[in-house]
Amino acid sequence: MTLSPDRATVGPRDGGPTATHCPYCALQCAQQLVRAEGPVPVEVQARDFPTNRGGMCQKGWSAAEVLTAPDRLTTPLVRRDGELVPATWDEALDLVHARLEGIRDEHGPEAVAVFGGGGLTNEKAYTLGKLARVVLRTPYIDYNGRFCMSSAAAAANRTLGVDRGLAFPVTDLGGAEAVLLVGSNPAETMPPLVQHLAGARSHGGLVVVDPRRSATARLTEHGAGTHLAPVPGSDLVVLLALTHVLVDEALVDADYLAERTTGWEDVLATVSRWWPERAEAVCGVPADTLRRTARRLAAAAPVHGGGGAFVLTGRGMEQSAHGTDTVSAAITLALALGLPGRRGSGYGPLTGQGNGQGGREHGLKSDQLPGYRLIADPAAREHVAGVWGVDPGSLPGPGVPAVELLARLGTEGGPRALLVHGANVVVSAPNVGRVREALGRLDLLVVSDVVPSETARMADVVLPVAQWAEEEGTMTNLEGRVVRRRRATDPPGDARDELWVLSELARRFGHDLSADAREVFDELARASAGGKADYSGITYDRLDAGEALYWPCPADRPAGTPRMFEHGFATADGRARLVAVDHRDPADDVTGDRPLFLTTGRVLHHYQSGAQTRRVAELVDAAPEPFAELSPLLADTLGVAEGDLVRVVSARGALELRARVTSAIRPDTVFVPFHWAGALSANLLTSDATDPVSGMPEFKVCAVSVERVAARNARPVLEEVHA
Ligand SMILES: Nc1nc2c(c(=O)[nH]1)N[C@H]1C(S)=C(S)[C@@H](COP(=O)(O)OP(=O)(O)OC[C@H]3O[C@@H](n4cnc5c(=O)[nH]c(N)nc54)[C@H](O)[C@@H]3O)O[C@H]1N2
Ligand SMILES: Nc1nc2c(c(=O)[nH]1)N[C@H]1C(S)=C(S)[C@@H](COP(=O)(O)OP(=O)(O)OC[C@H]3O[C@@H](n4cnc5c(=O)[nH]c(N)nc54)[C@H](O)[C@@H]3O)O[C@H]1N2
Ligand code: SF4
Ligand SMILES: [Mo]
Repeated sequence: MTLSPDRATVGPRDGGPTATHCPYCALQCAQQLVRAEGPVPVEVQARDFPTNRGGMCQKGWSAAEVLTAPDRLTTPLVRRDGELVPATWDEALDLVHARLEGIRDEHGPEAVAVFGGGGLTNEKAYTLGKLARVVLRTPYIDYNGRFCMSSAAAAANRTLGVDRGLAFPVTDLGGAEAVLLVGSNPAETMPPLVQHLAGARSHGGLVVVDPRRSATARLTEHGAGTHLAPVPGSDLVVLLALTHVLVDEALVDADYLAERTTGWEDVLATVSRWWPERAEAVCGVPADTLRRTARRLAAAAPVHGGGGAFVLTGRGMEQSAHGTDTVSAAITLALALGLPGRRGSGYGPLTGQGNGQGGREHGLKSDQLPGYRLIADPAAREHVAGVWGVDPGSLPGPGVPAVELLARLGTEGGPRALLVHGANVVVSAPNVGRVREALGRLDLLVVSDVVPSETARMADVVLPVAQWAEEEGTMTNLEGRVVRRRRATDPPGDARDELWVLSELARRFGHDLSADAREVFDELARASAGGKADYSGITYDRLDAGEALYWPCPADRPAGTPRMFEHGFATADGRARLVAVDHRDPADDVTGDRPLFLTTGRVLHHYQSGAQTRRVAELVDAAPEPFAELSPLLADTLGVAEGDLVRVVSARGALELRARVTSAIRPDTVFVPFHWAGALSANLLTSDATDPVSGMPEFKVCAVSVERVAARNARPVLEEVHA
């Protein structure tokens, strides 16, 4: 590890290291890439940076392996007689253009849809959004960030007036005496972040809410904090009960609520109904634990002279059909404690994908234009159309969220062609059986990827693109800081920079989109000017000089905004708008036939659909196949022993996997990670019920039954069957 700032370094041409960031999650750990002799062109080294402080997880360390994956896509592929066969770029792009033109002529622009990904750089996300709105003129664009951040975003927007992930630098966590983590497992999903929890742990103030005793929950052991293990899908009750105790014991920050919020009276009505004993009956967390936890959080709050507290949320509570309301309850708790906007305290979601944040800020979400503007807002349309040099009236209106978009594919009046950039929907979307059928109904599926993902294998045309270490761009990390991705090596074979691919496609439609990352960024900055996510004061030169720039960073306030809300919230009157919310049962609740809760999530060694990490030998060795976590009590009831093959059945599908018997899970709950494909995809089981506000699917809870299929040694390896 070297102590280098985020400056552009000498660069690969001179043989020096290239300063960049990890290809995977939103922590965006700083790396430097050094030219290597041997099959893998670069060696990854960790670099010091405030978020990771020289740390990385194994995915980051091994990221360079994906550059030379044995089946890396190195040439365009076109389906002929049922087989994907190599083609030239002209053949592939001419074909895509001709087919899209034909479909549009026959069915109109709404017959074409675009699906993006939160791993795309800001420049690519912006260009893909512009391609959809200006070139294809379709309202149908959304992205896999809908599966990830949408409930946290919706709740933050409605209460705080803006959604930036964390409203403060991650390093602020270090000084806190208490950190409440609801449904987040950073010890496996952002390991270097754990070092910022040391302060809270030393004060005994780390509180982890998770139905499993996750690696993060174990950090509360030995007096470092408390683990609350609620019934899946019941977090709203936990949060209302914690707030109830604050009210009941006069621990709220009354001055803060009076000066900085509206709506407290409405909230009180529901909060008062969830006294701890009633909450316990629903969420299973003992009333005493709820009381102690609320007092612990209050003691750390500034109003009681504490050293600071944070409320942080993760997918565990957000990926629910009432996720927006649950996040609202978390924000209410944070506001009742007087945390947001106070130095050393705060609220925020830990975001997910490398650029899940930037993806929606620059136009991948169905209802948003660059700068986090709403596409339905006439002033926003006029501004962005001005930058794009088009008539505002020519821009499409809002589309539909991802789950609905996928469901409409190939239906009467729905899209007949789909372009996918940076998502593996046949693994990661909820209820994938239905998604596979939907893709099968299309007239044309075009997938841009770096490897033959399960979605790419279904495509009519596959476009091989450069990845991470082979491209220039920017990413926006979990704290709203813009960081540079820099090119250290060339893409293999005929794989091309994705901006070039988008630009070449647009050219065939008679449009000029830049393929130069710096030029695209400058245009993006102008398009964002005056919007919520204002990047107009940010330039490559400033980032390359090592400046730490957090949005909003307007040209006239070029220092940017590391900490938001210090002087007010981003609402019309500067006050947070509290929203009264109440508990609802999950959409697919347990029954006599399906008496167990299934919850899904991540393991340390794999990333998302596994398209990248299932191609890295050391990660596959560490985590070769999925499993079903069951408690010893449940295993005993079902006659299941460690390693036995079990069948997990939901209303949508069934999955056979190996049982992992562990006391680290509630007896009424089964956990399955979702990183595997085909017959091993957890999403064969999950429900595609969505949150009415955010469109977030309910990945974290559905009803299942479990039965024993065979003994431990019956099948040595579980096989994925590719879709
Ligand atoms: N190793 C690894 N790291 C990653 C990723 C990855 O795929 N692999 N993906 C990145 C992305 S895109 C994201 S979004 C983040 C996600 O990061 P996290 O939110 O930390 O990840 P998850 O494992 O989905 O869920 C977190 C925890 O929620 C718990 N949980 C399940 N149901 C409930 C519930 O009803 N209530 C509560 N309170 N908890 C529940 C699970 O047991 C799990 O431990 O990770 C990022 N980092
Ligand atoms: N059951 C269950 N399902 C879930 C979740 C859960 O907790 N449980 N979590 C959800 C969440 S939070 C998320 S974020 C989604 C993730 O959903 P996915 O879309 O599956 O995410 P990835 O596996 O990262 O897929 C990205 C794809 O893009 C490719 N790729 C990587 N970089 C680039 C690039 O620069 N350009 C292009 N064109 N392609 C690239 C990768 O090879 C991969 O095939 O999954 C969701 N699905
Ligand atoms: S924590 Fe996230 S950003 Fe850091 S090395 Fe791991 S995957 Fe990469
Ligand atoms: Mo995510």
